[in-house]
Amino acid sequence: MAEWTIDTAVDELLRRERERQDGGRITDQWPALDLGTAYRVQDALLARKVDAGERVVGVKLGLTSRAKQRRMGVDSPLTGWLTDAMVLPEGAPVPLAETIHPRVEPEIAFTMGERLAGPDVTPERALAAVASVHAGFEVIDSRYRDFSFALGDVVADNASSCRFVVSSTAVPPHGLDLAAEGCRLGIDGDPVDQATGTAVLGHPAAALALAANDLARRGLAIEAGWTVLTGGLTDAVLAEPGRTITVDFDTLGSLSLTTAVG
Ligand code: 0L1
Ligand code: MG
Repeated sequence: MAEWTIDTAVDELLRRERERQDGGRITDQWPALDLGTAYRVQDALLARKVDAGERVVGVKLGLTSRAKQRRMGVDSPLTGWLTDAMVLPEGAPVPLAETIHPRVEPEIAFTMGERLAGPDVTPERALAAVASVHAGFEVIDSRYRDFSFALGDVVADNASSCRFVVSSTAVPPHGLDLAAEGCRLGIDGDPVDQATGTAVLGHPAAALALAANDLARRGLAIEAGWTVLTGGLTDAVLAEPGRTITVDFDTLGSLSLTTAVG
């Protein structure tokens, strides 16, 4: 790339997504891609998708667990956009033919009952704006080789967003202890990992508050009716062909996701 700008970064990330081709870190060639600039790339990328007919349906938190931050070499949580094109209906397989190197992670998802606008949103206020809580899976994919990126790269790449599933079982938030909510992840019937809601910044409502306060710095808010993916509870597992990935929550129910062979 002769010269990196917001527009050329968006062009390149959309090209990699369209052609299912990963590539090197943009920050290696454009060290000025700091956090503020990266969110401008992310918002410009979303604007291109909206121009092409996609609709914003929510936001996602990424890198909300310290373990995952350490592993990815990035030391802060981040946010990204969810659009209707990323929705996987319950029971639909991961569309491997449309992805590069997808991974799957279980998440606690919120459906918002009210608009939530920062700044100064507390976890308590955030949870009061939630209509229902759901078991979810996020399918992440990275437009960078081997998921290797710096913070600016991954923010520009819409936080590795790809697809997501939210269970139709809607649980009212009142009376739930989401920090203690446990989940068990399995592949083809074998247990592979487990976690509780504390993995997400101590409490999923803390992640929701963080998203609202982060968006407020960009003059944006979380809208009523949106889905919020609060962050991976366990490590993401590879969506290799022919797998059935399941998650069983204590009170939010179960969800399973298959990956088509081929
Ligand atoms: O794992 C990654 O690609 C980091 C980006 C955020 C993914 C997530 O936690 O949802
Ligand atoms: Mg995630």
